[in-house]
Amino acid sequence: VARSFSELPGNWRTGWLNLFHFWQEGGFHNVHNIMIHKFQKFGPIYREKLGLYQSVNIINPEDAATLFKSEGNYPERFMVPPWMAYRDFRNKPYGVLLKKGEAWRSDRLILNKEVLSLQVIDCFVPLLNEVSEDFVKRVRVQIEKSGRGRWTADLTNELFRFALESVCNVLYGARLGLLQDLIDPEAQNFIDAVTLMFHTTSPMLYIPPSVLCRINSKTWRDHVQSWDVIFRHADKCIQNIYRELRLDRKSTKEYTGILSSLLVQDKLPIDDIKANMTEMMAGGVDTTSMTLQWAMFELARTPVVQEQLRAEIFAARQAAQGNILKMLKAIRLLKAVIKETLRLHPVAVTLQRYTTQEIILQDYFIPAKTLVQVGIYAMGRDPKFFTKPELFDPARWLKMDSTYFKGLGFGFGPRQCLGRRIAELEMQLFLIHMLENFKIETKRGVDIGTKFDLILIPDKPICLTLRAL
Ligand code: HEM
Ligand code: 2DC
Repeated sequence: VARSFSELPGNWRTGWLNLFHFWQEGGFHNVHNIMIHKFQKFGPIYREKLGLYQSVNIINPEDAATLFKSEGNYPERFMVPPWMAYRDFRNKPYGVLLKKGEAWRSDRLILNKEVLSLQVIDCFVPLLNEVSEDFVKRVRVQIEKSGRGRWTADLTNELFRFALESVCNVLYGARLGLLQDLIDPEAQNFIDAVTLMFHTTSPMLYIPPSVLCRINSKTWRDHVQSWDVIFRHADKCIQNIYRELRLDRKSTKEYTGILSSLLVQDKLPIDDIKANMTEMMAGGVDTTSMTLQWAMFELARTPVVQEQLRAEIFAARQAAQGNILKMLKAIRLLKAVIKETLRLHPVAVTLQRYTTQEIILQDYFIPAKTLVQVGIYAMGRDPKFFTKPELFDPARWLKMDSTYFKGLGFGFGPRQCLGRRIAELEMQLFLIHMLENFKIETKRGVDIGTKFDLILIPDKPICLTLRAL
């Protein structure tokens, strides 16, 4: 018979002391390494308490499977307290990110049809493809300016602009012009606000929402201001499309983006449409851009893989005779490159679910309503699950005996990432065009670590060189 919940290893009896130690160890930017350390110390399952929040942490793919198989129809993850506090404070509606129960499920089913289903994703390809092509043009201009056949830079902000331009083209069916030299300052403010919003979330992660507004700290004020900018700018974008749609009402057969589809369908109330458009706009900037930055960095450090990938892309282009939809079906290694990038550099340090019933993990009883976290960052770097985990070896995904519950970068099941298909296509198309046009290089021996800023990001700027092929 399994052991009891109170027998779980871990220092879970002293919540406030833990929070203090955590803070002392610079834990707010180091959550991912602290987790690896705890799995080493306690084994594949441990219980912990930070402030008021208790959780059970697991690392084993089989245990992740047990957790997700019992998640039911209304899966719930950890609700980021400052994000809830902001919406309650300003009286803003929740989108799927923060909704629960039937309210979450009905919105999510409507959104899935327009954002995730196989029927619509083909419509995204031309919209995302043109943005990637424009990014290549922009790089070419920079290379010409340099007069040396190459461009060396920290691409962070360039990629933020690319990512926002991409996601907005599928959301609104309209270009924002972010790949030109001079861009709308409000768009840049939006980009900066999203980064600041993530950055100010991590120090407030373990403080309950009700306490947050009262303390009125600098972090909280910056957080509120960032969300204010995010909501205001998203609202402006939505209004623009809304007005256009009512003005010309030309029902051409052409696909005009997710917002138009949602408005024409008329199944979601306008406030819910707005809340979800705002979440998707904000969710579409730092996630894909950081992943692409990591992918280019890893490809630059492993030129052999870069050449193999380029060869696959050229072959796919030839075989598909330029038909991009066909091409996307013949790029197995590229898909593996993205999986491998997310293994080493996941956006989310953990996936979490509240258990809906009692389950058994590693032979311990876990009661219903317990927050269980799957440490996907730790899993991705553990030699028990990936041989030579430190190697960037995308082909491992094509060779492994089983990838069962190992590729979890976008989460799992009905609550997985809503933007997954957009993100995947956007990143695939970006890498296709970049590899067809440039060689990606980086200085040897520069080690880049990881920083937890709510999402995981590089701990210092990554400098890349793009050389015209
Ligand atoms: C949720 C990862 C890009 C919007 C999530 C989750 C993960 C994730 C791990 C939690 C899933 C779970 O609990 O099972 C990523 C990664 C991305 C990415 C790795 C890119 C590399 C995007 C984009 C958008 C987006 C581009 C917007 C279009 C969302 C939303 C949720 C979510 C709205 C909450 C869904 C819900 O609760 O129903 N994402 N994401 N993400 N993501 Fe993403
Ligand atoms: C952060 O302990 C660490 O995709 C916490 O696009 C647990 C946790 C809960 C939810 C996770 C979050 C972590 C990281 C960022 C995620 C978020 C769910 C969605 C969000 C993974 C792991 C993200 C980046 C969304 C953000 C959309 C938002 C800007 C409107």
